[in-house]
Amino acid sequence: MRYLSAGESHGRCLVAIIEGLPAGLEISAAAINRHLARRQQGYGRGGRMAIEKDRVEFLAGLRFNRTLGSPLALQIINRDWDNWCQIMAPEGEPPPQAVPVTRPRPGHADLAAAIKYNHGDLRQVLERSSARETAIRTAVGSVARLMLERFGFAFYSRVVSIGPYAAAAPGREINWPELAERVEKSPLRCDDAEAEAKMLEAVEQARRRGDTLGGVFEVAVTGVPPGLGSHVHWERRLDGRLAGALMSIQGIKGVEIGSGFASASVYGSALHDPIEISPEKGITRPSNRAGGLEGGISNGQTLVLRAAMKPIPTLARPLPSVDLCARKPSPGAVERSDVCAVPAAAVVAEAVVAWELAVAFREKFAGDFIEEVEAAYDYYLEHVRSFLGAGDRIRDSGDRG
Ligand code: EPS
Repeated sequence: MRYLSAGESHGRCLVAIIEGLPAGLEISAAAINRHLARRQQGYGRGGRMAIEKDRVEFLAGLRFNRTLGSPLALQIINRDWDNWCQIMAPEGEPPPQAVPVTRPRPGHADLAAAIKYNHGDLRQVLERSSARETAIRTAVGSVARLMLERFGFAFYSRVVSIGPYAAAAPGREINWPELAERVEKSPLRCDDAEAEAKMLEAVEQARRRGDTLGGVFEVAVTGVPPGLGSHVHWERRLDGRLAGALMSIQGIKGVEIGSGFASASVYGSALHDPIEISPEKGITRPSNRAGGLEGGISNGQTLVLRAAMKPIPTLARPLPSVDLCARKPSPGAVERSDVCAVPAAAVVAEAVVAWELAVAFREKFAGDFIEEVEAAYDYYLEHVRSFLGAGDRIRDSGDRG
């Protein structure tokens, strides 16, 4: 499976073409729009989210809600285009209001990309580097998610911290569906109300100061079978692919899997998840500090991934920079932006993780039509059950130990 997207933040629309979906897969715009709406939420977002009401439209590859096996083309219209159609016109001469942006924002792609592509007007950079692009990535990932949900996968996310304020650890055995109910109602996707109050205040303070705030979020996926990814080549290792996908989200500076960085400070005997066997349950794992991945392969436990997002680099009170036109010191450019987009990034992360898992899933369970994929999957699950001596049960609870 592969996809390509195009679209500028204030251009007409965002588009993508997905290739490699099996024919006969049921897809609806409503199911994808639900996740697009979730991405738009979160306390700390800027004025743009009041303008947009992101909705996907299918342009090709779908008939009566079923994929055809041909490329699936999607688009999301930018409502803000109406306000930018002259400044962002694909043809003609720049109008007087298209004032060039010449002061790169420290932390943004502005300077590095201007050097690389020889742009004098930083708008040529920021229109594509903008996190607006994550709207179409969320749509693409949500298509992948729909396919995987059919096979019992379930995707969750929660905000772990904003700035210096962290949610209390949710305990050894997380009931993700229950936790998700609280998270979906929270303005910061945080299930700890006490910590959330402090986070909200911190975001508000950042806004008042013309500043921004980052944080850490967690993504969990249940229902993942053992055997996605492989140890045999570096580029087939699923942990590397998932880490790369998370790292590619705008603003992400660190990724952890399972115990992550904390793994480095304990003895091996205290870290690795034992392997047990009993006549009733077959082979099981009593803990999940590995985060569902061993040797670059999913091991059948809940996938647990975490990512750290830096504060957004567009500051209402900008940092020192240089005017590239005047060649003189000058504060960085100020564009309308978010104060904190960590909750939105968590939803984007669910989507990029879904995409990466779908790619690995299709590598293992190929087939041109969905029933063919289902047959391959059922055959494999039978093998897993008999290998583990697991009866009807192939997976553990996802206890992280
Ligand atoms: C975003 C749209 C953008 C920003 C934000 C994310 O809209 P605008 O630039 O018109 O305000 O709100 O982008 C950034 C934070 C960034 O650094 O580029 C969106 O749809 O998520």
